[in-house]
Amino acid sequence: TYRIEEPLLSDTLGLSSYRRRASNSNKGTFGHVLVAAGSRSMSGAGLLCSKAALRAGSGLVTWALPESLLDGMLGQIPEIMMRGMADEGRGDWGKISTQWILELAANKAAIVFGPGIGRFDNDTHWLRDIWEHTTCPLVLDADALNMLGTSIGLDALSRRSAPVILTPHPGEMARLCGKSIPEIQGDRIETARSFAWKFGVTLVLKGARTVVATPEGEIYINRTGNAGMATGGTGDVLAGIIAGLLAQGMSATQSAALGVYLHGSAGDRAASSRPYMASLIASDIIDQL
Ligand code: NPW
Ligand code: AMP
Ligand code: MG
Repeated sequence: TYRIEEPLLSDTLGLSSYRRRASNSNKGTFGHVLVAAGSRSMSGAGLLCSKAALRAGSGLVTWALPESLLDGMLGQIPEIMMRGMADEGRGDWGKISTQWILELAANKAAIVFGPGIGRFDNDTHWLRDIWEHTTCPLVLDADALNMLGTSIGLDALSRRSAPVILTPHPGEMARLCGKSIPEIQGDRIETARSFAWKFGVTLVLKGARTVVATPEGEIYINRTGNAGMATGGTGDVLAGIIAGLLAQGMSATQSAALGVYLHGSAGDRAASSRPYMASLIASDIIDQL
């Protein structure tokens, strides 16, 4: 099934119910997202991801980051809770115990892992521990995708009972599949469809006309978004939006497809609010959500 119509998107994916909130709801109604993201040279990825999860409507967001970055980040987003993880002053994830994340994951409605964590020695146990010891929906982006094959292995993906959403750009997808970027781009729909079907995940193949593929073999092609979004940090924003929707109880398909759609629509508003789309930056997308 190839679905591209906006009315279909809103009807099928619950855009109308997303717009409404019960008048007696509270922040606990809308779920708590754990963002595990950011390192010394890429703390912004964690900031953008966390803020996007909140703007997507998640009731609460906790951002787990290397402890030595905490002082610099405090106050950047007052609405977000931050938990510094003891890192021996390094600012990366290399010496952090996975126990931190496992404790923080206990009461969370969704986890997003990967934006801006970089590559570090012995990184594979991170994903394995999160995989084995958490039970909520999981969004894997950026560096988490790069460690997938060497940690849990692609064949393990289908064995998780809670939903898994992978959000690769074509470069990350090429690494996941062991193919070249032109090969991926040459057949985006079939690449996404066959991966999602084979490994039982929801796959978001990013880029112009992002393709969302479900484990059941359905395909959604997004029409929103623009080339102004080809700028650093926009993918980190998308990962946060999708986790924010998951936390509110949407299905993996709804969260991925609606998240991609809203991310692109906000990007279109951001681009049209400036004379040239070239000046769009990732924060503008969050502001337009
Ligand atoms: P090229 O250059 O066109 O040949 P990487 P990354 C390709 C963090 N960030 N269509 C591209 O190919 C992220 O979260 C932090 C085609 C290139 O080969 C990650 O943790 C920021 N090709 C980390 O940086 C802001 C495409 O992919 C390769 C494509 C590294 O992530 C920035 C680059 O991919 C960033 O988000 C497309 N549409 N898109 C922060 N402020 O903290 C990408 N490629 O090597 O995985 O690097 O995506 O920058
Ligand atoms: P990342 O490369 O992880 O930062 O993700 C980039 C984000 O921007 C993805 O959501 C892409 O779909 C989006 N994006 C990048 N380039 C374009 C484009 N030319 N048209 C529409 N969306 C784009
Ligand atoms: Mg990215």
